[in-house]
Amino acid sequence: MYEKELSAVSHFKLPAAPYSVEPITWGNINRTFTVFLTNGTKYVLQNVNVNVFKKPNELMSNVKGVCDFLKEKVTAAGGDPDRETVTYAEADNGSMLYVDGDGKYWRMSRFIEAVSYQSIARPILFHNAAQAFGKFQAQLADYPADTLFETIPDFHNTVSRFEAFERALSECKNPERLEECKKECEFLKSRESLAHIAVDAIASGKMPLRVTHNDTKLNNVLLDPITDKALCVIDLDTVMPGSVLYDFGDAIRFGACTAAEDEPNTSKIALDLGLFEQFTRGFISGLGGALTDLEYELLPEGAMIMTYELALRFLTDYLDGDTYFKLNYPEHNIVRTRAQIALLTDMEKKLYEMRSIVKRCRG
Ligand code: GN1
Ligand code: MG
Repeated sequence: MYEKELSAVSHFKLPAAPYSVEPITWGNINRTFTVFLTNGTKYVLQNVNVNVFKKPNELMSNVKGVCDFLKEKVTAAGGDPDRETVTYAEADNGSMLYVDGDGKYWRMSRFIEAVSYQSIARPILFHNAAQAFGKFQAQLADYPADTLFETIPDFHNTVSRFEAFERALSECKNPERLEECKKECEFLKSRESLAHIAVDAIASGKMPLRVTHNDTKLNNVLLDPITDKALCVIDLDTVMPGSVLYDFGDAIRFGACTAAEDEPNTSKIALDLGLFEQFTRGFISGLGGALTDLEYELLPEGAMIMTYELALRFLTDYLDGDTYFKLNYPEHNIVRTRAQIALLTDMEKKLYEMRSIVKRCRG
Protein backbone atom coordinates (compact mmCIF):
# COMPACT_ATOMS: atom_id res chain seq x y z
CA MET A 1 0.00 0.00 0.00
CA TYR A 2 1.14 3.53 -0.83
CA GLU A 3 4.40 2.32 -2.38
CA LYS A 4 4.45 5.17 -4.91
CA GLU A 5 3.79 7.71 -2.16
CA LEU A 6 6.46 6.27 0.14
CA SER A 7 8.91 6.18 -2.71
CA ALA A 8 8.21 9.87 -3.42
CA VAL A 9 8.67 10.66 0.29
CA SER A 10 12.14 9.08 0.19
CA HIS A 11 13.22 11.90 -2.15
CA PHE A 12 12.63 14.64 0.43
CA LYS A 13 14.96 15.83 3.17
CA LEU A 14 13.04 14.99 6.35
CA PRO A 15 14.09 14.92 10.02
CA ALA A 16 13.28 11.18 10.40
CA ALA A 17 12.20 8.15 8.41
CA PRO A 18 8.56 7.76 7.33
CA TYR A 19 6.62 4.78 8.62
CA SER A 20 3.10 5.26 7.35
CA VAL A 21 0.92 7.21 4.93
CA GLU A 22 -2.79 8.04 5.23
CA PRO A 23 -4.93 9.78 2.62
CA ILE A 24 -6.67 13.10 3.36
CA THR A 25 -9.89 12.82 1.39
CA TRP A 26 -11.09 16.41 1.10
CA GLY A 27 -9.81 18.71 -1.64
CA ASN A 28 -11.15 18.49 -5.18
CA ILE A 29 -7.92 18.84 -7.14
CA ASN A 30 -4.65 17.47 -5.70
CA ARG A 31 -4.16 14.10 -3.97
CA THR A 32 -3.10 14.70 -0.39
CA PHE A 33 -1.69 12.42 2.33
CA THR A 34 -0.48 12.62 5.92
CA VAL A 35 2.95 11.08 6.36
CA PHE A 36 3.92 9.86 9.84
CA LEU A 37 7.62 9.92 10.77
CA THR A 38 9.38 7.74 13.34
CA ASN A 39 10.28 10.79 15.47
CA GLY A 40 6.58 11.48 16.08
CA THR A 41 6.25 14.37 13.62
CA LYS A 42 3.99 14.45 10.58
CA TYR A 43 4.27 15.86 7.09
CA VAL A 44 1.77 16.52 4.33
CA LEU A 45 2.50 14.91 0.96
CA GLN A 46 0.76 16.16 -2.17
CA ASN A 47 0.63 14.87 -5.69
CA VAL A 48 0.08 18.04 -7.72
CA ASN A 49 -2.66 17.75 -10.33
CA VAL A 50 -0.88 18.83 -13.52
CA ASN A 51 -4.08 18.64 -15.53
CA VAL A 52 -5.16 21.68 -13.49
CA PHE A 53 -1.77 23.24 -12.65
CA LYS A 54 -0.08 22.90 -16.00
CA LYS A 55 3.18 24.56 -14.93
CA PRO A 56 4.07 23.06 -11.53
CA ASN A 57 7.43 24.84 -11.33
CA GLU A 58 5.73 28.21 -11.71
CA LEU A 59 3.15 27.11 -9.16
CA MET A 60 5.83 26.30 -6.59
CA SER A 61 7.69 29.51 -7.33
CA ASN A 62 4.52 31.41 -6.36
CA VAL A 63 3.85 29.29 -3.29
CA LYS A 64 7.44 29.46 -2.04
CA GLY A 65 7.65 33.20 -2.66
CA VAL A 66 4.45 33.86 -0.72
CA CYS A 67 5.43 31.51 2.14
CA ASP A 68 8.84 33.17 2.56
CA PHE A 69 7.28 36.63 2.45
CA LEU A 70 4.70 35.68 5.09
CA LYS A 71 7.35 34.09 7.31
CA GLU A 72 9.17 37.42 7.49
CA LYS A 73 5.96 39.28 8.32
CA VAL A 74 4.96 36.78 11.01
CA THR A 75 8.44 36.80 12.57
CA ALA A 76 8.56 40.61 12.55
CA ALA A 77 5.19 40.67 14.33
CA GLY A 78 6.52 38.30 17.03
CA GLY A 79 4.51 35.29 15.79
CA ASP A 80 5.55 31.69 15.25
CA PRO A 81 6.35 31.15 11.55
CA ASP A 82 6.32 27.35 12.01
CA ARG A 83 2.68 27.37 13.07
CA GLU A 84 1.41 30.41 11.21
CA THR A 85 2.84 29.66 7.78
CA VAL A 86 3.40 26.57 5.67
CA THR A 87 6.97 25.21 5.50
CA TYR A 88 7.90 23.15 2.46
CA ALA A 89 10.52 20.40 2.56
CA GLU A 90 13.38 20.36 0.08
CA ALA A 91 13.59 17.51 -2.38
CA ASP A 92 16.93 15.81 -3.09
CA ASN A 93 17.22 17.81 -6.32
CA GLY A 94 17.34 21.02 -4.28
CA SER A 95 13.89 22.22 -5.38
CA MET A 96 10.53 21.94 -3.60
CA LEU A 97 9.21 19.44 -6.16
CA TYR A 98 10.15 15.87 -6.87
CA VAL A 99 9.19 14.38 -10.24
CA ASP A 100 8.87 10.59 -10.29
CA GLY A 101 9.43 8.17 -13.17
CA ASP A 102 5.77 8.50 -14.25
CA GLY A 103 6.12 12.28 -14.53
CA LYS A 104 4.11 12.85 -11.34
CA TYR A 105 4.95 15.96 -9.30
CA TRP A 106 5.19 15.67 -5.52
CA ARG A 107 5.72 18.17 -2.72
CA MET A 108 5.86 17.94 1.06
CA SER A 109 5.22 20.38 3.86
CA ARG A 110 5.30 20.25 7.63
CA PHE A 111 2.01 19.19 9.20
CA ILE A 112 0.60 21.95 11.39
CA GLU A 113 -1.24 20.59 14.45
CA ALA A 114 -4.55 22.43 14.20
CA VAL A 115 -8.10 21.89 12.98
CA SER A 116 -9.58 22.40 9.54
CA TYR A 117 -13.38 22.62 9.60
CA GLN A 118 -15.68 21.47 6.79
CA SER A 119 -18.61 23.36 8.30
CA ILE A 120 -19.16 25.87 11.06
CA ALA A 121 -19.61 24.23 14.45
CA ARG A 122 -19.75 27.58 16.31
CA PRO A 123 -20.19 31.06 14.75
CA ILE A 124 -16.99 32.42 16.33
CA LEU A 125 -15.00 29.99 14.18
CA PHE A 126 -16.27 31.70 11.05
CA HIS A 127 -15.47 35.13 12.43
CA ASN A 128 -11.93 34.02 13.24
CA ALA A 129 -11.46 32.34 9.85
CA ALA A 130 -12.65 35.56 8.21
CA GLN A 131 -10.16 37.60 10.17
CA ALA A 132 -7.38 35.30 8.98
CA PHE A 133 -8.39 35.63 5.33
CA GLY A 134 -8.65 39.42 5.69
CA LYS A 135 -5.28 39.57 7.42
CA PHE A 136 -3.75 37.31 4.77
CA GLN A 137 -4.75 39.81 2.12
CA ALA A 138 -3.54 42.76 4.19
CA GLN A 139 -0.16 41.05 4.74
CA LEU A 140 0.23 40.58 0.99
CA ALA A 141 -0.73 44.16 0.15
CA ASP A 142 2.94 45.03 -0.56
CA TYR A 143 3.82 41.69 -2.18
CA PRO A 144 5.48 42.22 -5.58
CA ALA A 145 2.49 41.13 -7.65
CA ASP A 146 4.46 41.22 -10.92
CA THR A 147 6.58 38.26 -9.71
CA LEU A 148 3.49 36.02 -9.47
CA PHE A 149 2.72 33.62 -12.28
CA GLU A 150 -0.91 33.14 -13.25
CA THR A 151 -1.14 29.49 -12.12
CA ILE A 152 -4.55 29.08 -13.74
CA PRO A 153 -5.23 31.70 -16.40
CA ASP A 154 -8.52 33.59 -15.98
CA PHE A 155 -9.28 31.63 -12.82
CA HIS A 156 -12.04 33.93 -11.57
CA ASN A 157 -12.78 35.60 -14.88
CA THR A 158 -16.51 34.90 -14.82
CA VAL A 159 -16.95 36.15 -18.37
CA SER A 160 -14.50 33.47 -19.58
CA ARG A 161 -16.21 30.96 -17.29
CA PHE A 162 -19.54 31.76 -18.93
CA GLU A 163 -17.98 31.34 -22.39
CA ALA A 164 -16.48 28.01 -21.36
CA PHE A 165 -19.93 26.90 -20.18
CA GLU A 166 -21.50 27.89 -23.51
CA ARG A 167 -18.75 26.05 -25.38
CA ALA A 168 -19.24 22.91 -23.25
CA LEU A 169 -22.98 23.09 -23.86
CA SER A 170 -22.64 23.37 -27.62
CA GLU A 171 -19.99 20.63 -27.83
CA CYS A 172 -21.55 18.18 -25.38
CA LYS A 173 -22.00 14.77 -27.00
CA ASN A 174 -23.98 13.22 -24.16
CA PRO A 175 -27.73 13.51 -24.90
CA GLU A 176 -28.80 12.24 -21.47
CA ARG A 177 -26.73 14.82 -19.65
CA LEU A 178 -27.95 17.58 -21.96
CA GLU A 179 -31.54 16.62 -21.26
CA GLU A 180 -30.93 16.27 -17.54
CA CYS A 181 -29.49 19.75 -17.06
CA LYS A 182 -31.80 21.82 -19.28
CA LYS A 183 -33.29 23.76 -16.36
CA GLU A 184 -29.88 24.47 -14.87
CA CYS A 185 -28.57 25.72 -18.21
CA GLU A 186 -31.52 28.07 -18.58
CA PHE A 187 -31.02 29.38 -15.07
CA LEU A 188 -27.33 30.08 -15.61
CA LYS A 189 -27.98 31.80 -18.94
CA SER A 190 -30.60 34.02 -17.34
CA ARG A 191 -28.05 35.28 -14.79
CA GLU A 192 -25.30 36.11 -17.30
CA SER A 193 -25.17 39.74 -16.13
CA LEU A 194 -23.63 38.53 -12.84
CA ALA A 195 -20.58 37.37 -14.78
CA HIS A 196 -19.76 40.96 -15.76
CA ILE A 197 -19.95 42.84 -12.46
CA ALA A 198 -16.45 42.26 -11.07
CA VAL A 199 -14.72 41.67 -14.41
CA ASP A 200 -16.00 44.98 -15.83
CA ALA A 201 -15.25 46.93 -12.64
CA ILE A 202 -11.65 45.69 -12.74
CA ALA A 203 -11.24 46.23 -16.49
CA SER A 204 -12.48 49.82 -16.24
CA GLY A 205 -10.09 50.55 -13.37
CA LYS A 206 -12.97 51.23 -10.95
CA MET A 207 -12.00 48.34 -8.69
CA PRO A 208 -8.38 47.52 -7.75
CA LEU A 209 -6.56 44.25 -8.33
CA ARG A 210 -4.92 42.94 -5.17
CA VAL A 211 -2.91 39.85 -4.34
CA THR A 212 -5.67 37.48 -3.32
CA HIS A 213 -5.91 33.87 -2.12
CA ASN A 214 -8.69 32.92 -4.54
CA ASP A 215 -9.74 29.70 -2.78
CA THR A 216 -11.02 30.83 0.59
CA LYS A 217 -13.00 27.78 1.58
CA LEU A 218 -13.35 27.41 5.32
CA ASN A 219 -11.19 24.26 5.22
CA ASN A 220 -8.29 26.32 3.89
CA VAL A 221 -7.68 27.95 7.25
CA LEU A 222 -6.31 26.08 10.24
CA LEU A 223 -7.65 26.98 13.68
CA ASP A 224 -6.32 26.29 17.16
CA PRO A 225 -8.63 23.71 18.77
CA ILE A 226 -8.21 25.21 22.25
CA THR A 227 -8.45 28.94 21.64
CA ASP A 228 -10.50 28.82 18.38
CA LYS A 229 -8.09 31.42 16.96
CA ALA A 230 -7.09 31.10 13.33
CA LEU A 231 -3.46 30.08 12.95
CA CYS A 232 -2.61 29.66 9.33
CA VAL A 233 -4.08 30.11 5.86
CA ILE A 234 -3.21 27.12 3.67
CA ASP A 235 -3.55 26.05 0.01
CA LEU A 236 -1.63 28.86 -1.64
CA ASP A 237 -1.86 27.36 -5.14
CA THR A 238 -4.12 30.03 -6.51
CA VAL A 239 -2.56 33.11 -4.88
CA MET A 240 -2.63 35.54 -7.80
CA PRO A 241 -3.77 39.05 -8.55
CA GLY A 242 -7.54 39.18 -8.05
CA SER A 243 -10.36 41.03 -6.39
CA VAL A 244 -11.29 41.24 -2.75
CA LEU A 245 -14.77 40.17 -3.90
CA TYR A 246 -13.40 36.75 -4.87
CA ASP A 247 -12.00 35.97 -1.43
CA PHE A 248 -15.00 37.36 0.40
CA GLY A 249 -17.48 35.74 -1.97
CA ASP A 250 -15.99 32.28 -2.10
CA ALA A 251 -15.75 32.10 1.68
CA ILE A 252 -19.43 33.05 2.03
CA ARG A 253 -20.46 30.60 -0.69
CA PHE A 254 -18.86 27.72 1.15
CA GLY A 255 -19.02 28.66 4.82
CA ALA A 256 -22.25 30.67 5.22
CA CYS A 257 -24.36 28.04 3.51
CA THR A 258 -26.66 25.93 5.70
CA ALA A 259 -25.50 22.76 3.90
CA ALA A 260 -22.46 21.32 2.15
CA GLU A 261 -21.54 22.50 -1.35
CA ASP A 262 -22.66 19.11 -2.67
CA GLU A 263 -25.84 18.65 -0.61
CA PRO A 264 -28.27 16.67 -2.81
CA ASN A 265 -31.38 17.84 -0.95
CA THR A 266 -31.63 21.43 -2.13
CA SER A 267 -34.39 22.25 0.34
CA LYS A 268 -31.66 22.19 3.02
CA ILE A 269 -29.69 24.93 1.26
CA ALA A 270 -29.89 28.58 2.27
CA LEU A 271 -27.67 31.53 3.08
CA ASP A 272 -27.25 31.88 6.85
CA LEU A 273 -27.35 35.65 7.42
CA GLY A 274 -25.97 35.29 10.96
CA LEU A 275 -22.88 33.60 9.54
CA PHE A 276 -22.74 36.17 6.75
CA GLU A 277 -22.49 38.86 9.40
CA GLN A 278 -19.82 36.99 11.40
CA PHE A 279 -17.69 36.65 8.30
CA THR A 280 -18.19 40.23 7.15
CA ARG A 281 -17.15 41.59 10.54
CA GLY A 282 -14.09 39.35 10.80
CA PHE A 283 -12.96 39.96 7.23
CA ILE A 284 -13.22 43.74 7.46
CA SER A 285 -11.36 43.79 10.76
CA GLY A 286 -8.63 41.43 9.42
CA LEU A 287 -8.19 43.73 6.45
CA GLY A 288 -7.99 46.73 8.73
CA GLY A 289 -10.90 48.27 6.83
CA ALA A 290 -8.68 48.83 3.78
CA LEU A 291 -11.47 48.58 1.19
CA THR A 292 -12.66 51.12 -1.35
CA ASP A 293 -16.28 52.32 -1.35
CA LEU A 294 -17.06 50.26 -4.43
CA GLU A 295 -15.54 47.12 -2.88
CA TYR A 296 -17.68 47.56 0.23
CA GLU A 297 -20.72 48.14 -1.92
CA LEU A 298 -20.15 45.02 -4.02
CA LEU A 299 -19.33 42.53 -1.26
CA PRO A 300 -22.84 40.97 -1.38
CA GLU A 301 -22.58 40.69 -5.16
CA GLY A 302 -19.18 39.04 -4.58
CA ALA A 303 -20.94 36.20 -2.75
CA MET A 304 -23.42 35.85 -5.60
CA ILE A 305 -20.75 36.03 -8.30
CA MET A 306 -18.64 33.28 -6.72
CA THR A 307 -21.67 31.04 -6.22
CA TYR A 308 -22.65 31.63 -9.83
CA GLU A 309 -19.07 30.94 -10.96
CA LEU A 310 -18.94 27.60 -9.17
CA ALA A 311 -22.32 26.62 -10.63
CA LEU A 312 -20.89 27.40 -14.08
CA ARG A 313 -17.68 25.48 -13.39
CA PHE A 314 -19.38 22.37 -11.98
CA LEU A 315 -21.88 22.27 -14.86
CA THR A 316 -19.17 22.86 -17.47
CA ASP A 317 -17.24 19.92 -16.04
CA TYR A 318 -20.38 17.76 -16.08
CA LEU A 319 -21.01 18.60 -19.74
CA ASP A 320 -17.33 18.02 -20.58
CA GLY A 321 -17.48 14.51 -19.08
CA ASP A 322 -15.95 15.20 -15.64
CA THR A 323 -12.33 15.95 -16.46
CA TYR A 324 -11.54 18.59 -13.82
CA PHE A 325 -12.99 18.08 -10.31
CA LYS A 326 -12.54 14.88 -8.31
CA LEU A 327 -15.83 12.99 -8.00
CA ASN A 328 -17.25 10.65 -5.36
CA TYR A 329 -19.98 9.38 -7.70
CA PRO A 330 -20.93 9.92 -11.38
CA GLU A 331 -23.62 12.57 -10.74
CA HIS A 332 -21.48 14.57 -8.33
CA ASN A 333 -20.97 17.59 -10.61
CA ILE A 334 -24.67 18.05 -11.39
CA VAL A 335 -25.51 17.70 -7.69
CA ARG A 336 -22.92 20.37 -6.92
CA THR A 337 -24.37 22.59 -9.66
CA ARG A 338 -27.89 22.30 -8.24
CA ALA A 339 -26.63 23.10 -4.75
CA GLN A 340 -24.92 26.28 -6.02
CA ILE A 341 -28.06 27.32 -7.91
CA ALA A 342 -30.19 26.80 -4.79
CA LEU A 343 -27.78 28.92 -2.76
CA LEU A 344 -27.65 31.66 -5.37
CA THR A 345 -31.46 31.73 -5.53
CA ASP A 346 -31.60 32.26 -1.77
CA MET A 347 -28.88 34.94 -1.94
CA GLU A 348 -30.93 36.81 -4.54
CA LYS A 349 -33.80 36.95 -2.06
CA LYS A 350 -31.49 38.15 0.70
CA LEU A 351 -29.49 40.72 -1.26
CA TYR A 352 -30.94 43.71 0.58
CA GLU A 353 -30.33 42.12 3.95
CA MET A 354 -26.74 41.36 2.96
CA ARG A 355 -26.32 45.00 1.98
CA SER A 356 -27.60 46.26 5.34
CA ILE A 357 -25.28 43.88 7.16
CA VAL A 358 -22.26 45.15 5.22
CA LYS A 359 -23.26 48.75 6.05
CA ARG A 360 -23.60 47.85 9.73
CA CYS A 361 -20.25 46.04 9.84
CA ARG A 362 -18.51 48.88 8.04
CA GLY A 363 -19.65 51.15 10.85
C1 GN1 B 1 -11.23 23.26 -5.73
O1 GN1 B 1 -9.34 21.46 -4.22
P1 GN1 B 1 -9.95 22.57 -3.48
O2 GN1 B 1 -11.05 22.09 -2.61
O3 GN1 B 1 -8.93 23.41 -2.73
C2 GN1 B 1 -11.04 24.40 -6.74
C3 GN1 B 1 -11.72 25.66 -6.21
C4 GN1 B 1 -13.20 25.38 -5.99
C5 GN1 B 1 -13.35 24.19 -5.06
C6 GN1 B 1 -14.80 23.81 -4.93
C7 GN1 B 1 -7.64 24.96 -8.26
O4 GN1 B 1 -10.58 23.60 -4.55
O5 GN1 B 1 -11.58 26.69 -7.15
O6 GN1 B 1 -13.83 26.51 -5.44
O7 GN1 B 1 -12.61 23.04 -5.53
N1 GN1 B 1 -9.62 24.65 -6.94
C8 GN1 B 1 -9.11 24.75 -8.18
O8 GN1 B 1 -14.95 22.94 -3.86
O9 GN1 B 1 -9.80 24.70 -9.18
MG1 MG C 1 -7.47 24.59 -3.48
